[in-house]
Amino acid sequence: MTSYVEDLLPGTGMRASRAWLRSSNPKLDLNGRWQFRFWPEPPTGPIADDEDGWDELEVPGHWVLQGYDRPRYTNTAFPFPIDPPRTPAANPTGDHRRWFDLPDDWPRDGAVLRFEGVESCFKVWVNGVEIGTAKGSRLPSEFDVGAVLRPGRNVLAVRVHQWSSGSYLEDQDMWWLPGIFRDVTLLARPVVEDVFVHADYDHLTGGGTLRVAVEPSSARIVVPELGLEFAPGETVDIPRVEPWSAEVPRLYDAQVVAGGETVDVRIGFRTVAMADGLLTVNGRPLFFRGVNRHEHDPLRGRAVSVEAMRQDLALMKQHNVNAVRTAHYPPHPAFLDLCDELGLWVIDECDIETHGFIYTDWRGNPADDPDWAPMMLDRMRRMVERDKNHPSVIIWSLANESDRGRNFGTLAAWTRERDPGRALFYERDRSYEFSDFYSLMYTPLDELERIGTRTEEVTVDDPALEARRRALPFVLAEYAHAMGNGPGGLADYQRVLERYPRLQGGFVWEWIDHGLLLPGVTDYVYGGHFGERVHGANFCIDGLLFPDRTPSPGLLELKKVIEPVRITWSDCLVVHNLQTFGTLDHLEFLWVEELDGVEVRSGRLEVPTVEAGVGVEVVAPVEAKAASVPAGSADRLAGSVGERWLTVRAVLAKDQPWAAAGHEVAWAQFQLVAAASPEQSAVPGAVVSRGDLLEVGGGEFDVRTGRLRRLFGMPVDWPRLDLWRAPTDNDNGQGGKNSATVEWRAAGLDRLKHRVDAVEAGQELVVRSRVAPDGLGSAVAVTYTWRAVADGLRLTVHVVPEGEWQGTAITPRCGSWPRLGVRMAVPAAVQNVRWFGGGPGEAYADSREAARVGRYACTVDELQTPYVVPQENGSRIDVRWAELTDAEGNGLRVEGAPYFQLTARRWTTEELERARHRSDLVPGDRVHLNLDLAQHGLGSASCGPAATADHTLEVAERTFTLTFREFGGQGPGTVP
Ligand code: IPT
Repeated sequence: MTSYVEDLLPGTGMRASRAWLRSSNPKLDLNGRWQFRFWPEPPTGPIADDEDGWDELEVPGHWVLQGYDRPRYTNTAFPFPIDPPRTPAANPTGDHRRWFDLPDDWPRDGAVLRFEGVESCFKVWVNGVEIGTAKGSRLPSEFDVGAVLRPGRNVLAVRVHQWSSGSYLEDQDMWWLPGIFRDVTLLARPVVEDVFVHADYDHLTGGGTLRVAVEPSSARIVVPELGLEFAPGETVDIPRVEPWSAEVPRLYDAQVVAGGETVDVRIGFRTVAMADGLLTVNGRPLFFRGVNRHEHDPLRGRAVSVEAMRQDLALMKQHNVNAVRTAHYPPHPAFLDLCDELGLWVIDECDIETHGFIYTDWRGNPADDPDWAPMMLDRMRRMVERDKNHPSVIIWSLANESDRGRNFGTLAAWTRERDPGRALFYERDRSYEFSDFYSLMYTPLDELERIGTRTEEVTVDDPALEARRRALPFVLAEYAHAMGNGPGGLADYQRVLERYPRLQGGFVWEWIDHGLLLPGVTDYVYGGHFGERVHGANFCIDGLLFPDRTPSPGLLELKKVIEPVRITWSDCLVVHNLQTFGTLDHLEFLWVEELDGVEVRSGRLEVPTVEAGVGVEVVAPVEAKAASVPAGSADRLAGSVGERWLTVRAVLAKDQPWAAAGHEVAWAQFQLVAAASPEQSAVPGAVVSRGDLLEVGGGEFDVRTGRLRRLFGMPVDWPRLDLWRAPTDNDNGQGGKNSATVEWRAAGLDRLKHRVDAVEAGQELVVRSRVAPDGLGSAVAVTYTWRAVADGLRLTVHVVPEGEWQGTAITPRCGSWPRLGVRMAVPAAVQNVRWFGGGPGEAYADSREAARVGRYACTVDELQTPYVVPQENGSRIDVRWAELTDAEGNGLRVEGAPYFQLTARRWTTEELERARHRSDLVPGDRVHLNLDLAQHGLGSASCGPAATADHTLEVAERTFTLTFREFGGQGPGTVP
């Protein structure tokens, strides 16, 4: 194998790393259609100069997404034998070639060829002359090519190898996607080689200090808005300046001028410091409401467009996210420009992860082998040099998941020297020697509490290091694994994170599902699609966005939980500003009062200026906030019988670059008058027997089985007890660990059998049943009591667990059930749903902050959340009543006492459970309803803690009631 692929050099012939600069110099965009030739193994000899046998490929792009070979997804495993620095013989290689014309007016004094990112190793030729080689996939590389360029036509050839020694440093949990996946540009040789802006802000004086290092030092720096012109290296004091922050991203345009070249830079004044054990910016401790972001596009992989980057950032801002960790490599440089502009705190992470060495017990880990230090340092240097002028970047991260290693000492020492103006981060070295933060991933709440109070266990033997670590602030590098339906528990995390100053927030794992759309495949592809042996299955489908960037319910929940404005009402109505710097003057506060979900009055709240960190009392638009109202007395209190709610919303007062005026930032709801729950008296009249049927209150039952056959003339099936749900990724746990599904299956919940023991007809119909799995002694005794009520039929379900329902690892106190409710089928003609309750989206016990009480309407199909891997979804909580109707508006109304949880879908739970892709779900001839008293929480056990005790649905004796009424005229599918 060619030595440059396997040696430990970062590259050959590369120019020194420098900042990403916007220059007035001529440049040539070399993106577009390139010639391409694929080799399953690296060919010998240079790229051929023949004319025939070339295909075409889009650059930037990955050949595995354009019809050659295939993408591979692994979480931690290297998809080749671990034998560093050797690569497999089958090292897929792509020869890329393109012709370009040098413009006539191209300056004669040289040129630089720049690659923003090539995975994972390449060699470049210009006009047949070998120029150099490079590794470091998510990092730029530049080569001097002036000497070999000729006027007119030139040819550029690039051979890219998928695997290299560098791959051992690039074991991030993501698709392996070889290719020239970021821009290629030819630049006129720069006069301004490098710029390093140091722009500090003194929060005590309100002044700024500006120093700009430039190569060459003969350059001039101009900041027109501040009336400044000065020389490189000079320190300029500015008596008053507006600081940069993620909340108020104030940038000043500046130019660096030398020898006819002008470089535009944007300056943000801010000072990053570690003070009193906390990370501060401009004198104030920060709090991260963060996400981990991979670069992903379902069609283009990591060749993301600037539009997609902007969309990511706009979505983050719209969902109250204020920080991003660039997991786990430096992003496209344009992304950081946008972070400066739109306002986000950034942890910029180096392109280093050696996670796969867990399979050798970390034997041979490059991070701890000095031979690898140059290659690792090169990566750190290329990141820091490229990104050093972004005010948004406040923390450099040395790597992800690479265990402890001496080389991190080298990286940290160099970085501290080169850029003392930023903090350093590395999570996986338990001594935290090279980090300014203590950090963990997926930490359970009790441990987080201990960390908050600095009472956590000792993690380092060396007492000095341990004392240093204990004094550090804490950041959750990753938490709330957003795989499939979830994460649950965001609100619980937020409560703990906000309680202790040492906890400076966290970063949800992760931003977007990495599902890929491949030619000829209708569904999103994840690991295992190609029958490969080593893969990470759907562990990459764990984002807050679906692959097409549609927000998932998890993101809506996050938005609510991390809202930077909190509106509370205990004694009085208070607006709290949870931001660090800005006031709330950019918001306006609207209120609406609703009776049973219908607007009665609305208006605007007068809110004075609220400084950051402060809560201000405001005058409530309504008299009183009543607690709960005794049943039947609401009418006297409010002159009506309904529920009264006040909703207060904080919305943008004017357009922002990331959202239009009116965009909702925060909200709160207060119940003014609780619902009256009038005693529903049963109507007199016994169960009537007619042949094989028993009739009561509009229901027709099978005399033998007690099974409901028709309801108000509509053919239905059951309802009967249901304890099962199609397991979520979080139910399944990680690799069977922490798996509620395993425990539920062990308890036989997925194979319950129903036996009817008695059907007793009198004033009411009582059906006694025993529900139990084969092979076990545990059971649930269920009594269904049906009674006619005015205009309807009431069902009371009484559930008594019998036999052995043991505590389990996940629910030690007792067993748990995924759900407790009834399931029934109605005709497929049922297609519309209206309800009064929690909405508009799905909600679960530990993911329900985003659900607000109101009236909602949608179709049965719209009730579904299209998780990439189908699983339990779509449940609406706190439903007071729901109307399920056909196209004509006829159907069924179901009422809770007071609430139930509603799920309606065109397939059964079993079909949902079997499905591996969206397209596996095929509508059947029924709509299946689950009317639940409750469901078990979601948790985030797919990589983290399971649902907590508070959100556990315990095995216990329970009773719940539902009332069915005819809605509209005739029920759907009614047989006259
Ligand atoms: C953690 C990784 O850092 C991240 O890349 C991703 O794999 C995530 O887990 C799970 O999706 S590592 C894990 C051992 C906590």
